[in-house]
Amino acid sequence: MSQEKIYDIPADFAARANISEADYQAMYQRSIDDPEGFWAEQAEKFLSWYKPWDRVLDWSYDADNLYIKWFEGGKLNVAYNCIDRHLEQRGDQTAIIWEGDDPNDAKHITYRELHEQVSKLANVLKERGINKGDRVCIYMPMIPEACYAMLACARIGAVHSVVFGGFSPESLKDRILDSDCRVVITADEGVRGGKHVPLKANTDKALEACPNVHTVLTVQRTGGKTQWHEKRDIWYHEAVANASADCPPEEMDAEDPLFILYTSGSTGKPKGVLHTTGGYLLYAAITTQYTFDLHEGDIYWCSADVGWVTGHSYLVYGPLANGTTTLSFEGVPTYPDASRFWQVIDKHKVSVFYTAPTAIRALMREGDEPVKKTSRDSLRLLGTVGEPINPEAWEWYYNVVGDGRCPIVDTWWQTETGGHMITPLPGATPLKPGSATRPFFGVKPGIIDTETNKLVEGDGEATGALVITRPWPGQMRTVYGDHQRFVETYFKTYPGYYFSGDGARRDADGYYWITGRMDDVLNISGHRMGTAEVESALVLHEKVAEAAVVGYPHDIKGQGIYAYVTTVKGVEPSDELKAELLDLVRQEIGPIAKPDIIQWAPGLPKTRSGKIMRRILRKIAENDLDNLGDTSTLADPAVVDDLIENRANK
Ligand code: 6R9
Repeated sequence: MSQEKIYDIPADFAARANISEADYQAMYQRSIDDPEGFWAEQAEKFLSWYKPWDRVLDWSYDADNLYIKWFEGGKLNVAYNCIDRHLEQRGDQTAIIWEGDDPNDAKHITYRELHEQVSKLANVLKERGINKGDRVCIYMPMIPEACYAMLACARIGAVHSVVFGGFSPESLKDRILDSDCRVVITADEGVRGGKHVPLKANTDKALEACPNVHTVLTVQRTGGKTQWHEKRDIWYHEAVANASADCPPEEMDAEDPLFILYTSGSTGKPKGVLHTTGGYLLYAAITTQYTFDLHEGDIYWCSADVGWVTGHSYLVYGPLANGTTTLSFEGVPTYPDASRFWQVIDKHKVSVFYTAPTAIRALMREGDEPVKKTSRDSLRLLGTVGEPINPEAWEWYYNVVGDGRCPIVDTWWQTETGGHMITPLPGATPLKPGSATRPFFGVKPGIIDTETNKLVEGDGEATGALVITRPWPGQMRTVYGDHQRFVETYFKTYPGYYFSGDGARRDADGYYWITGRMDDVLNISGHRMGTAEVESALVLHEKVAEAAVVGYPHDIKGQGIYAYVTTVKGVEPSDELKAELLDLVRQEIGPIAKPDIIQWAPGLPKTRSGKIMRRILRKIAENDLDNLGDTSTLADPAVVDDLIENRANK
């Protein structure tokens, strides 16, 4: 198992890396043997505190009394750590490079300007009655104001909930209501790939059902037409123009909430993952530093949207806590053409680039020429996140994009983990394409044998369910407003451990290979989507009796969405109905959730107790008919023949 191709650390990279292989081994061992000592030292090294903590860690993974607390009693402010403390040394250094959708649009924002913008916006929020602990929804395109908004909340102790700009009014409404946000910060329109996205109109629609929202702050991005609600709506630029730039940061407890971010699970509506102040920021900061082997002068670009956790930890909080220059890109990889990413890298002399396998696969399809016509000689490190990267895409990224010079960090982590959990440290870890390699400091992964439901002892080869056996500072603390759901989702399957939902294999070298989700969570282009969410949207249609959704392998997206739909009695399936269903899913969730394939199913395979046998539906969708398994326990085995006969993926 350990004879996969190995890529050693390039000598020149190793020579200037922050830590070596031996350092990794020693630091890792220390972090496991003496976690409290290790994390106390890191908390002092990476963050500035108003007051030290009373206790480094207090925890219990016992389902009847589950809690996780890091650095309790310690006081700090996230915006202070990301901005103010850098001003003396880095006031004139660029904090954020903004690259617009249009290649002629770019802006450099220094740490001093960031300080001013964030302080002013923080004062605007205060004037509108937002206090420590209140929730603010951020529904924005990728413009600098999205970063200002997050940091302004952090500055005054308000809890932000960023909702991805691609989500529908319906999804936005659910999220605003669940966390009872009182303010929404948005823009008139977003711009992506030359197209306009009506964010303010979507917000207006969502707010029809959200009576508690008293303020909508709107950035004028395009000047597109918007409806205006006097009293409730204010223009961002007007409010900020009149605000004071003096806003002392609020002293927060390490365990005070910092943000809520909604993510999909296998059942029900998306969960509000809650992260707190001290542990999260420390974990974002330390992982950014070591995983990306940051050096003075780096220009660092994470292509993720702030609507996802990657945008939180590795576009905003981690890089800024380290005083790095972080690049925020408004557009898409293929606009104006498939060379855009590489042109941006040349234009801004990007040294570290972090993106998703789905983007790499899509660009790989365009051939080498769009890459080769750019220089990319500023690059020294590449990264990926969001889903397993297939070795072909890895090799292309390494050889064509990185010219065989740049190590690739394949980082495995989740919204729930706050930061990287299993990842190479580029100066310390020989690489194997397709493996996320080894655990980060303080992370103790385990593999559960799914036959015995027991943890495989030792660090040898094993395959099964991936768990983490003890807390790390970036761990989510609860599901907002539903602690029981937190316990049920992550700590009931394998009592005493955090269950990630992913399967994994550990090889003889102790390297981890993530095999993907073991539950009903889909990973579409690196975006998480619950099968239940898509099914609920489909069955809203009056002509639909039942729907079952599964994933199937998709060349570009990693996974595609395959929906089996049963119409109500007397309704004939039609292309019009198909189009209506796609539209419905777009309206209910957003374009990313639209099924790639809809197959009409006169019946679904069910057990006699009425449970849909998804395993069979998955096999049909994958066109893997030899492995359908036992169908004899089905209430009506004949339905399977029809589904096979009419399958879309022959
Ligand atoms: C950061 C992020 C989490 C799920 C996770 C897993 C998949 C993420 C991966 C990976 C293999 C990697 N995933 N990174 N699988 N290799 N390097 O993506 O968070 O949106 O919560 O998704 O994504 O299945 O469980 P999130």
